[in-house]
Amino acid sequence: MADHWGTLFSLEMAVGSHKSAQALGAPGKIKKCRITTEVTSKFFISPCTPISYTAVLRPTAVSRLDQRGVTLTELMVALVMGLATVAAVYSVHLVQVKQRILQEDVMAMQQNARAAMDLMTREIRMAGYDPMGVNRDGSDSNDFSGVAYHPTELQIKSDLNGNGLLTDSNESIVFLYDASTLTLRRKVGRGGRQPLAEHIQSLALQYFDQGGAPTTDSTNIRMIEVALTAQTEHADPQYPKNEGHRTFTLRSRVTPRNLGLVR
Ligand SMILES: [Ca+2]
Ligand SMILES: [Ca+2]
Repeated sequence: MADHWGTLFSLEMAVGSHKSAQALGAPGKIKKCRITTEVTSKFFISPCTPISYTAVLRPTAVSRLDQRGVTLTELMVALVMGLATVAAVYSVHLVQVKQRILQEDVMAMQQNARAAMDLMTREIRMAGYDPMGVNRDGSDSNDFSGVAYHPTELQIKSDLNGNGLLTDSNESIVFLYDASTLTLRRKVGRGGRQPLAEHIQSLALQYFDQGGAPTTDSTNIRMIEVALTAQTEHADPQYPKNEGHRTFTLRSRVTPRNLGLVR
């Protein structure tokens, strides 16, 4: 194969085409050939004996534009616009991520408070349950208060399995708030103070008598109001109150049916 490097040709068709091409100024007798194979900027031409040439395409309007390039100013403007677009998109993305985290945090806080309150109210409703009537049997030794007054702890007793004793499972319960760990705890019988709900800000208790007046006398308690305030686990720097923690308060009033029957 004879190579004629440096010989310039004008081809009247696009690179890669297989139509006839007019080779101008070609050496020898080659005038009209067909491009069969493209090898970078060189072409094998047939039906002649395969010869490789350096080809130069006749410039078109598009190719002239392509060759003009861009100025430094245009490049800088495009770069700045591109960066501005990326910054805007990233900023929107960040806002969306923060909102999603906040929503999840708030939902978790509400579910946390509701779950704790559900359990508390369910167990308060059973307070004073005394199917054996030990509070009415004339003996004071086995009497018990369904709800015993305590300013910060909720103390509940009920004879759930009806055997006249309060030593069985879940029959003597105390709910109490641990401010040092922001935890609502639940103590059963002589067991430990197990965590019931975390990220709790406060537990407030109020006791009312038959007439709806506040009372501190355990024997007169007929209704209990529980206010439970939970807070978000993560602080939001943009939230100005409570050191960035949003709060959620649940308030529930429960009138245990058995309290009126105790004595
Ligand atoms: Ca008794
Ligand atoms: Ca029992």
